Amino acid sequence: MRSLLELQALDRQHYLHPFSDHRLIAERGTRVISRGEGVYIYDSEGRQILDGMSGLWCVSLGYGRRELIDAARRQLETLPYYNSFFQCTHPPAIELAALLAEVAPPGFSRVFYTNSGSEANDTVIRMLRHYWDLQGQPARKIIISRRNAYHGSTIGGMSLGGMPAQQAQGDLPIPGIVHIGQPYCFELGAGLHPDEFGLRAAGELEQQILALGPERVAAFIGEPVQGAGGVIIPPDSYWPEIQRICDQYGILLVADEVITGFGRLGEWFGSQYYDIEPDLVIFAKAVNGGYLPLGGVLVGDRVGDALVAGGGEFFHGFTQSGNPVACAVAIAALQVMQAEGIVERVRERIAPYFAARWQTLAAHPLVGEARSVGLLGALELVADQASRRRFPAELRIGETCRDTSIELGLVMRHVRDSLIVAPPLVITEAQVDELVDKARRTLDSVGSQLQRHA
Ligand code: PXG
Repeated sequence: MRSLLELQALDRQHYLHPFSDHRLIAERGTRVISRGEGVYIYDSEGRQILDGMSGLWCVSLGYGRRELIDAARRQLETLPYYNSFFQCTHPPAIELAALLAEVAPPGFSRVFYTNSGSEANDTVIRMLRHYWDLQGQPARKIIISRRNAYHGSTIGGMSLGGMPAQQAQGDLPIPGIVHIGQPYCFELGAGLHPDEFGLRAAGELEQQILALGPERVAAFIGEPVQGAGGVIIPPDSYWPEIQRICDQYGILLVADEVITGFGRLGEWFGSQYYDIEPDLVIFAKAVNGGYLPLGGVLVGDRVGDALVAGGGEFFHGFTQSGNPVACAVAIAALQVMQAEGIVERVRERIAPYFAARWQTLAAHPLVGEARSVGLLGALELVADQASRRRFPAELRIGETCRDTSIELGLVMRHVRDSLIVAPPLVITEAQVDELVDKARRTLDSVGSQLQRHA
């Protein structure tokens, strides 16, 4: 076994990390995570850390699940790889497709596999264009998305996303993608009732469609709850109005459920939580507990039937589309969820408990808002609760809190000046208490550092 210092040196020399400032990472060094068990990860020095982010929003069943590990081993021994090109197929891809159709909302009979959420978003761009061509409406090319959305890091995914600094780096978005505002009530809805703000935010879709001409618009895409953008929970009025507008103009609705899929909101899919009926659902991450790369698009029958009836080859797919081992682990993960009633447990027991405990942080002087839905939580950090004044940017308060929380044994993620959590769905009440307690100690610790420097 190499020592920690050796590992860190090799990491610095050879490994370009994703979404990282490579110079900064070389200067500051890295934390080596070497093991996981249940809801905890362990660093190379054996320190136990509560994983409040489920890895990266994906390890929903925790680490070390025997059923998932055994499924992978069995499939590796039986058939580690085969493709689904050229009229071939294999049992795990078929079984999983049928199981996904069973857990998906009604009207989703088919799936297209990818290896990631980004690839699934690119697949959607290609599938939408193909669909509208088949419908004899090739002018319907434009996809409307939202500012501060995250849809992945490929050229297509990043173009659909709405993060200006990230897009500027690659001359993105590509043509044909237009962004409207987001339903971020805390930041943008001051003085308005949340429902009024929600209707206004959704109304931007209608304005944009009319400005572009409905006959040019292919689809609207959104995350039921924006995840990487900072756990932006839309007001109740938002999604019904978006649905109404899409229906009125015949525009397809795409739900990117890479984060909200598979129980995160206490329903199998976030679309069900918000009572919306998308045409396409993008998934990845928790489909197999995050153990292996797998993503895809659940294809609603309006699009699926048209693709089949229209015929002609859809020139799209990946060597690893429907990899048998990734699919076998997904089957095991979904079966565990069904057998243990994980979705119901989140809805009825653990999400309400988490919401109540998380809400206790709202009284902390550093917190302008504590919000949660299902097992997603966010804290807005403010210098002054009454006026919601933010801290000076140079204090990097979000990052400071994140670093402090890891020191205290809890992984939280920061987005700008907010802190977010998305713990494994199998977290217990006692572990929720531990999470909230460590979050509070983080705020206390950073608060007293601020006072010392004031
Ligand atoms: N859509 C959504 C809604 C996502 O959250 C993707 C697509 C892309 O999936 P892949 O599998 O290609 O990464 C995501 C991914 C963060 C963070 O820092 C979030 C994601 C990925 C990496 C970091 O919160 N979400």
